[in-house]
Amino acid sequence: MKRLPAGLYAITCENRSRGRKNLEVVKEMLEAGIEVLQYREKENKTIREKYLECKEIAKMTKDYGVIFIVNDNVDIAMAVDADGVHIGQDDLPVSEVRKLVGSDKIIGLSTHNEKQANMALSEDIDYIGVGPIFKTDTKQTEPVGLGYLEYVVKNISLPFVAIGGIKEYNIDEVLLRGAKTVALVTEITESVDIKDKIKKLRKKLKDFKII
Ligand code: TZP
Ligand code: MG
Repeated sequence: MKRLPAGLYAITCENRSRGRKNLEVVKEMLEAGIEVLQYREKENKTIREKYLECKEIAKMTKDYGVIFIVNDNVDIAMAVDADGVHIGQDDLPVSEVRKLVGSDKIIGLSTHNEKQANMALSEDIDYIGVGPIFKTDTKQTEPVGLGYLEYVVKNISLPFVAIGGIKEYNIDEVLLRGAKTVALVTEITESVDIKDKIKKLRKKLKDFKII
């Protein structure tokens, strides 16, 4: 049974990657050192295109010993033998996803408020997403703020990943409050120098003795 590791949780977003392809971006991320990679592609790609990318990414992440999570598509996650899948509140119920993926796969569930976090306690999941903490234009959800993160740290006994609007300049805010796994999309994918950005983010996590 794999667990959510502490550290950097990087997420793909091809149309926010300065014209670079997902595979190119993922290679940079892996070479720079991340703990988790999530394939998230909301653009107009066919299932076949997503599958082919994920197939390649699954090989790459295995080589680097990085956990690979597929967003939304349980079928693709299974087809490429990813480590897990990340689902949202409007996706299939967790119990159904668990039946499909089996007990060895990681299931992550997005949560945006205290009620959802408490409901998650009785679900067969491995971690929750907590966010969007800050304002973000990567997802159409209003920010929940640091208050919700504080609530989760204090009251919810589940591994979690802080997400949403997290940048090099504000990551301290979430680390100070106890986040151990931090997810970033555009701060990494939109960087001119992805490796340098990851190096700087890793330094922050090291300063907080998280990695
Ligand atoms: N879930 C909550 S916020 C978010 C997701 C997928 C997007 C975060 O993107 P960014 O660019 O790190 O703000
Ligand atoms: Mg989703």
